Amino acid sequence: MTGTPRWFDTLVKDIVALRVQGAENVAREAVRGIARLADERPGTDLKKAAGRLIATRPTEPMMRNALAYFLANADERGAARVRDHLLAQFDAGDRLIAAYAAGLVKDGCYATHCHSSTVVDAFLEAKRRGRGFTVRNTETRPRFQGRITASGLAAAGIPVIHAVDAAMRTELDGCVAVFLGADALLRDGSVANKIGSGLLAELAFSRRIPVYILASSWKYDERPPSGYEATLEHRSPSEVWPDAPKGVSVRNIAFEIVDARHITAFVTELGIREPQSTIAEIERRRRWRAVDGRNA
Ligand code: RUB
Repeated sequence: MTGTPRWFDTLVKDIVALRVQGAENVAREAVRGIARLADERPGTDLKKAAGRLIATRPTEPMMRNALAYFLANADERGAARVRDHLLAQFDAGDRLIAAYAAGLVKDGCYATHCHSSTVVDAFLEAKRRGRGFTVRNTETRPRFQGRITASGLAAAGIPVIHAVDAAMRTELDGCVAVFLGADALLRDGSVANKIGSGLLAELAFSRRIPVYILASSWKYDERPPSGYEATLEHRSPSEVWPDAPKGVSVRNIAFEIVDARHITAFVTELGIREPQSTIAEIERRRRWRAVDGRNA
């Protein structure tokens, strides 16, 4: 049989269309997909299939690192085993990040932007610990992923105020900290996250409000930050204005860089540490390069 099965093509389309969104969800689905392909279609060119997944969102290093790890280990250890190992690693990391971040949450108001499953998990854990906090959340134009955050928090009984992106400065009033997710942890200690994140962090920094980036260390991007920036995702202008009049050029950049100077700490499964020291630790470990899994 040639080509990839229909379900794989659907997965690729779902990632492009943001039906699967957020760095970690994308990485998890990519790992499940490649493992299923290896299992159902022995002899498939897995490297090529992984390349198709990576091309859906080239600025998602967690997916890239996880697929690289999978390809390096699947032959010897078996696809299902490597998949389960990776997913278990992610689960364990998520639990640690949620626990560390929940420890930072006191009674008060916290600002976030877009939808990071890692940030939502941290707030849910803080709620389980009985903290009486509230959240201010911005909607994230043009695709409104912030609504996923607001709905998830409200369903768990966490008071949340949802506002338009342009209200960021006003909504930050009275907040005690900013929690943001990340798509990529860059080598200079800056991070990439949904557009608007850099603005929120800069505003918070100017008011001495701490900014925490909650992210798995699997999001480390080994390219130089300038190389990452050069490939920032430009999405379809029609997401912003489907019938824009002639002469109007609509720009729709999905991510932006959060400057390391505006970040108080990274909260990863390695603990709560300053950006540069987290990056140094990740570079020391280089986990996705391990070919025998012992270092993962
Ligand atoms: C989502 C986004 C999230 C990060 C982290 O953007 O920027 O903050 O991906 O998410 P998009 P998580 O909706 O365009 O994918 O913590 O779930 O990995």
